[in-house]
Amino acid sequence: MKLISSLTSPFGRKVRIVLAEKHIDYQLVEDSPHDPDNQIAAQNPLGKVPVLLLDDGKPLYDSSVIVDYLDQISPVGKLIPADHRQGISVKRWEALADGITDAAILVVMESRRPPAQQSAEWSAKQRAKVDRGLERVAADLAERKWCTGDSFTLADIAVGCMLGYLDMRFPDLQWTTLHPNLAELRARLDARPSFADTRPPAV
Ligand SMILES: N[C@@H](CCC(=O)N[C@@H](CS)C(=O)NCC(=O)O)C(=O)O
Repeated sequence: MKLISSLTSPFGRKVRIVLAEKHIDYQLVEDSPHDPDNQIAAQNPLGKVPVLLLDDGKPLYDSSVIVDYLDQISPVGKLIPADHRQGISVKRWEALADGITDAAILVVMESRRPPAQQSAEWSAKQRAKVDRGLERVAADLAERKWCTGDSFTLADIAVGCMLGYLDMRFPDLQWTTLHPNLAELRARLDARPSFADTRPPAV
């Protein structure tokens, strides 16, 4: 299998962490949607990373589909509980964390447009999603060790990648002060080799 992703993509990182936690071998093919010569659209018409290329050449996207696939093909380190209710709960956490990341990415993209074309209203709307989302994640985590149940799951991976993206792109956000329980979760996650080995490069 080959994984097409950039090293800074939080969604690509989510997949790389799942691959590491499940001890699945793969080859990383680095490509970035921001590189004008990128080859991503040949595999994903949406032009987004990550894309997982299966051994028969079929491309899988998006990250949520890829991690479902990976969790099914190997019983090692199950990350999405087989029980339907518990599994859906994990996917709801993933959707919330990914949605926060999507909104944060839109804020970054807007800030890279020519100043005259930027909309402060649009950015504020996306930023409000980030703030509300973080409040919900922190409230739902409460004093627990992991996001769902009493073990590490895909929910924790998605939340960890979202927090890692905020650290990379919004160093002034101070979410650790606002939500100390998320800072504790982040510390637990950062101690795992899968997180340490996929930390985004300094930008
Ligand atoms: N829902 C997608 C989101 C993927 C995504 O937005 N990736 C970004 C990089 S982090 C991208 O490729 N952006 C390029 C674009 O939107 O054109 C997933 O979970 O894989």
